[in-house]
Amino acid sequence: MTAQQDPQRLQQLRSQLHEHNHRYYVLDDPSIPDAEYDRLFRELQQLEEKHPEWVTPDSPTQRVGAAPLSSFPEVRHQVPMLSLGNVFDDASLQAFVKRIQDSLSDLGRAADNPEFCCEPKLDGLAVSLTYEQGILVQGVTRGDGQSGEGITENLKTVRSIPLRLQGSADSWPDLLEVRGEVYMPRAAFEQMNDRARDKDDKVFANPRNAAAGSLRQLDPRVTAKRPLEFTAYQVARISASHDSETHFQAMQKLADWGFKISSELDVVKGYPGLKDYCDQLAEKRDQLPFDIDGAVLKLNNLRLQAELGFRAREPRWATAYKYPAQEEITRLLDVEFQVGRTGAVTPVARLEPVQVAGVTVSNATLHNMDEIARLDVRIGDQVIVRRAGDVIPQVAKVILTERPAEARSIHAPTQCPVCGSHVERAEGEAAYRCTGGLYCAAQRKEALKHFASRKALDIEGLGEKLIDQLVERGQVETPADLYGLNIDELENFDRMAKKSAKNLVEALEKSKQTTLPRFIYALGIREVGEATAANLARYFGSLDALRQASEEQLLEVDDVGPIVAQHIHAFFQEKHNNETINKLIKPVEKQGAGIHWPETARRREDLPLSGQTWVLTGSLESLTRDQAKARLEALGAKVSGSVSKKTSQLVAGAAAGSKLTKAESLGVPVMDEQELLDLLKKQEG
Ligand code: 5U1
Repeated sequence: MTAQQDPQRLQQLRSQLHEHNHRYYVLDDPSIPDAEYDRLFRELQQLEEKHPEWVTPDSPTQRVGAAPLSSFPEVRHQVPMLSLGNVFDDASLQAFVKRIQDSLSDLGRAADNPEFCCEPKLDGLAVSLTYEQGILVQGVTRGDGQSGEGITENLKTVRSIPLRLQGSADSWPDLLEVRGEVYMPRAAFEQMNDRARDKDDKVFANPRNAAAGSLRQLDPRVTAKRPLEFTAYQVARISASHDSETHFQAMQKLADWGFKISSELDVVKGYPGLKDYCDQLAEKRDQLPFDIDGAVLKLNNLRLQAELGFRAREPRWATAYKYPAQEEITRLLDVEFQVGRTGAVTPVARLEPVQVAGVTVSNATLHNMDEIARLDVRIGDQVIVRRAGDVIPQVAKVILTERPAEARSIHAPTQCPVCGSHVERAEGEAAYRCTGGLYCAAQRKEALKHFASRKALDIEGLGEKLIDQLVERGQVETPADLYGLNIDELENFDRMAKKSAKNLVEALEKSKQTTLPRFIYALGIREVGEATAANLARYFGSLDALRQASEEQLLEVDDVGPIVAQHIHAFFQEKHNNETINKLIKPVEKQGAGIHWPETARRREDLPLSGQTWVLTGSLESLTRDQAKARLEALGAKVSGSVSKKTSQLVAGAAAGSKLTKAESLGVPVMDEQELLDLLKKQEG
């Protein structure tokens, strides 16, 4: 592009990016893929780097966050940011409407059935945005209502705040001051907290605190990373020629200029309309993607609003109908540990029952032991519980100042509360887990489904529904019990005709002849998938060798890292699992299930390299010396550190030195890395 074309392209890119930004963040209706947006954005960034003098504060590139500040300037509000009166029940709502009707009558205005514009009261932070000639020039917090903090650079990073108004410049007012709420949608809040927990970063108690904390950052680049949104709810100042007749119309204008306005905005009449609106919004509250603490009800006609005016710093023409709080204080009575389907042992708070947002809460999640440590919570503490949307109630905070002397610390169990098996915590994992995967009642259904699945023992006809019934009726506790089922018993189950019962018994019989990799996979050891099971079978050759393996030996196997080694070792250490395995592999005549497989790694002397002594020298590229050693040993070779005339084979990697010279002088056969790999591949099958 020539330098002459640059200005046009710059303007074009800015317009396109403003439009796409609006579609994505305000309308929730993107029209191009993210990658295309990123491409346009990069192109604009490059042009601006080439011509820094062309960068303007409203450029879409200016959202990434400006340089940190040392403090926020105090800014006086031209129009005070007042608070709202509250009503908590229908009687006071009725009284609010009556007061308005009386005032309207006193003013000689029509007072029957006044029109109200209603919307949700978002639980975030009120801010005020000033636009001059369509460009955002200032953003201020509410503060004490008379003056707040200038947080313009932080607010510019909020994608749903237009940096310049949408539409053609001749539709813009010279001056516009818009007020609204900055908030964090619930899902984004949960995700942000989950990530923070993983990284041991600061976790916020609720989306409101998260939004406040994010806006209060002196470094706008931090704010830019937080998933904040803005919804406009009031025009505080506007150039005279742009006046609207009603609040609703003013909101539509804001939408045309690119602001997000509430999707729940509605105009209703009189007390019956308001009551309906508040009831319906309360019903919807849990499904909304953000926290609300009530409904805001405003007399729709702006001239009448002005005539009614204010009383004690609150508008006479508006109020907030408050819903029950989403956070309440209660006491932590106990912590119990629940075992999930996959063995995760999760702490659950037992609480003194408390009403939260209209529901009695007596249990709340505590996530894991790290969360307990982070909250510094003890049994007996007063805690703040939060219930919002469909999310399980959570312990959001502990009131440390109220801690009773007898408060007790919480410890993770060492034994599974369901089956008594040992509980382990793999390095680097937050969750504690029951190791009795094959035996534990909490994991029973999952274990059986996995055991019967196609890549495991492939028991045709043993589907999820039947497993559920078998477990629920107490007929099957471990996979070994499956092999005791007979046709008569099976016939009693739903949708089980004699024929299908017979087929299932046959399928069970057939599954007894399997392979070692399948059997290892079927055990459902954590993080042991098909490939790892095959590697384990190949390396150890027999189930017994695998059962006895130490963590160090397990680490020698391809694909097995410290965590997997720990899981495998813990699994075979658990007595209950071994009892089940023994029942599975014991011959039928000894009352076992009789599962068997061809002995692949037979006796050691039958292994392909048995009796041979190998030496490795030089550096190998595609595997470590230890891996090569382990694989050769699995094939029966003895791997020695020095060359002698008894050496069967020398493997010489790059920069091999004296061992290679010695082998050559002794006539010991030498192969390179590629030949070793070929041999391993061939022999390991
Ligand atoms: N949605 C909404 N929230 N809210 C808060 N509208 C609204 N209006 C307010 C406030 C304080 O005040 C105006 C009525 C002035």
